[in-house]
Amino acid sequence: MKKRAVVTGITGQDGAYLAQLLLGKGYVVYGTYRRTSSVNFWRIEELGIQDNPDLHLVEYDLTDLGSSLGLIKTAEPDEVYNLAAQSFVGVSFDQPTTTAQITAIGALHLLEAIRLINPKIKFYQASTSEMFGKVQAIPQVEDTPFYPRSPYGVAKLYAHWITVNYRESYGIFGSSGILFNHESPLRGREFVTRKITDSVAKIKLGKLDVLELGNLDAKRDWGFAKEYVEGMWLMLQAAEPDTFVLATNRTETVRDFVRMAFKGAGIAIDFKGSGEAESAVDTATGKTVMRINSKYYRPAEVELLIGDPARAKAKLGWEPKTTLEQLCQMMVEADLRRNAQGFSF
Ligand code: NDP
Ligand code: GDR
Repeated sequence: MKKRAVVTGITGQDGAYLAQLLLGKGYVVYGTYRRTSSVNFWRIEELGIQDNPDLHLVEYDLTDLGSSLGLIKTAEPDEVYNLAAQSFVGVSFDQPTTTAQITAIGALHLLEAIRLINPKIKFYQASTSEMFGKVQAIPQVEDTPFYPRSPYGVAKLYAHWITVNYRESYGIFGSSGILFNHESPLRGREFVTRKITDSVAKIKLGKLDVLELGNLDAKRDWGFAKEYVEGMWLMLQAAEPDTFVLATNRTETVRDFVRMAFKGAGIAIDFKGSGEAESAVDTATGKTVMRINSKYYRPAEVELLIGDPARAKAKLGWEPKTTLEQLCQMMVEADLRRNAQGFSF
């Protein structure tokens, strides 16, 4: 009998990579997408898994309890990976209620469906380093106190604790992965790394003059998404449910990533000025290729994230392999290729 898995949010970065991984391991996968006027499956198409006979695409909305009950009844899964969320921190300040309904209460809907229909189903919750927010220790580990700094971080904290609570109250195998930022060529263009690599590609090809960004001083621990979804799977294969940090234990500023991406496209830049007057010029042409636009600043910022994945290494045998330089180069090359072909999602 093939194992069966539900992956909520298959239209997102992690959902696509995880579905690919599970199909490769012989699972039957129920991947969920939302009804919209124009559903976009570009990621699963880019991975070439859209026509796999073991992949079932199911219309689903996390905010609807009935939809969660229906999903669990129909799919009869062994494992549920809850990756769906309103996942953009910036938007969560403008849409805090929607963010809470999707990102916090949505996880509860799935746990309730599991509790009511089959409490033996294993559950993975996509928790986040944003829960550490205004960090209380360096590096951050599973037991570092949380201090979220955005409506998104607060909503994720609820989902994290309700997972722990259902584990302790009902014996549900619920594991929570506290994942630090992970990126890839499939990353959404609103997130800073992909925004940078896509814009750098457009600048290189003469399709854009200037990249506009917000806070360049923010430091992030960036890893490769394809490796992080393996960690999710490993968490549900462990003997006991638990909470695990997945991270690289290296942190760099957004400014560093900008420099790396331009270099990856063969453009040397110099930064000048500071604060909102900071910019970067192409040293070969003298043209300004990056400037600050204050609209990209957030009402509250997470200044520094760096995680220690020692528990995941010891208990799951998981560790990151791809360096930030390799990851950035992979993203720049994918965006150069897409933009040269005249499209970019
Ligand atoms: P994406 O934003 O790429 O994907 C989010 C997915 O959630 C999309 O498929 C989206 O569908 C779906 N979704 C949003 N709202 C709903 C809803 N109401 N009902 C059903 N589905 C919905 O995120 P990532 O793939 O990057 O991240 C996956 C998960 O991991 C998220 O929960 C995120 O918060 C979390 N996370 C991500 C990290 C990262 O660095 N990438 C780090 C730590 C945690 P649609 O396409 O229709 O919008
Ligand atoms: P983050 O990722 O908020 O860490 O959340 P994002 O890439 O959006 O921001 C990273 C940092 O870059 C700064 N920044 C900008 N960010 C964006 N998006 N656009 C800009 O123009 C810009 N300029 C500077 C931000 O202020 C921030 O400090 C991601 C998401 O995937 C979450 O779902 C996930 O939980 C966390 O990572 C871990």
